[in-house]
Amino acid sequence: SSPDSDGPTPELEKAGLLNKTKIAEGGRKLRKNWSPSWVVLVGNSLVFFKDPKSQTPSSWKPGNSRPESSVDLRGAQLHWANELSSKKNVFKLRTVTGNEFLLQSETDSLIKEWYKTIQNVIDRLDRE
Ligand code: I3P
Repeated sequence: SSPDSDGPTPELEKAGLLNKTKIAEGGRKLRKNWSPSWVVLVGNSLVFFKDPKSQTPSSWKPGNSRPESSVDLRGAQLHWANELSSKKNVFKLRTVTGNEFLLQSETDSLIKEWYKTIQNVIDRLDRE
């Protein structure tokens, strides 16, 4: 395919380490399994990578950094969800396909920045 076939390279909005658990798949409830995740917000997607710090130095190479999963933010819904966890600073992201994720950080300022940035992307997509 031509270099331009996917359009312009999407803008990297944000990247960082958050705690993550998926709690529903297609509307079906899942058992929680919290783990650290390297989260990248790029273009219209939130992309999850395994925590690089949890890997051995030899297994972590930039070329090996295949995403674990990714979430399309178009039509997604974001809510603070401290009632859904014993942890603090938790928000829930629900996709149009009924996948639900909780994301969490111990650092108040950090989780607020993530919330604001993801909500801005969702709002931008709603206006398109
Ligand atoms: C779950 C685990 C989760 C916890 C969840 C527990 O137990 O302790 O960390 O969620 O609580 O059920 P298990 O490991 O046996 O599956 P939080 O840390 O978010 O509170 P929950 O069932 O009340 O959601």
